[in-house]
Amino acid sequence: MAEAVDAAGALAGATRVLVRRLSDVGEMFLAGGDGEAEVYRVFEREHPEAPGDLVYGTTVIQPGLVGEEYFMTRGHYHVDPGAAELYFGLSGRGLILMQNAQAAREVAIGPRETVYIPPGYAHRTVNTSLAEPLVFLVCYGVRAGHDYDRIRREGWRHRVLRGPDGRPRVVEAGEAP
Ligand code: PAN
Ligand code: ZN
Repeated sequence: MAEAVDAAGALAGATRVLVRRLSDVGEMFLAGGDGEAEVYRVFEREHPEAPGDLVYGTTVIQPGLVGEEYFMTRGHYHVDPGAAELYFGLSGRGLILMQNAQAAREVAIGPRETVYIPPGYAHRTVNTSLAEPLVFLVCYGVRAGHDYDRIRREGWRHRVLRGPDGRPRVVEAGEAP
């Protein structure tokens, strides 16, 4: 049966909903954040684990800033180095940061836009709008696994900050905002 995604990004068939608040993820921001404000939530449709099965769901990132840094996801590598992922934008606008040992790059995502995350890239999503949530669909292999520690140890090479003109800009880590 088809599973609808409502206007707020909730997936009707979700079997798991994860809510990340500033009190959970505030430390990933340069300025450090705390409090009950919701940063993002994940709706997941899990399946019994068969080797070729897929997990799919939606992510909803609220609009907001910590200091001058836009709300974003924690970001992770997949444990399986061969596991790719597909994102599909539903509403709002954002940037997907991708990074591996050689390269770091950003890809914009918006409504009806597809972004492919190749195997071996850490990925983090940033809501670059302060006016509306960023909502996107994700799909990946059930055996991908999520490794949050490796990219935290390595550090993200790019960050997305509000510039003096009020627009988002990508800066090198360590560069003064
Ligand atoms: C997505 C992410 C989701 C939340 O479903 O898990 O956007 O980001 P974090 O998991 O980094 O907190 C995905 O990439 N799954 O593999
Ligand atoms: Zn992923």
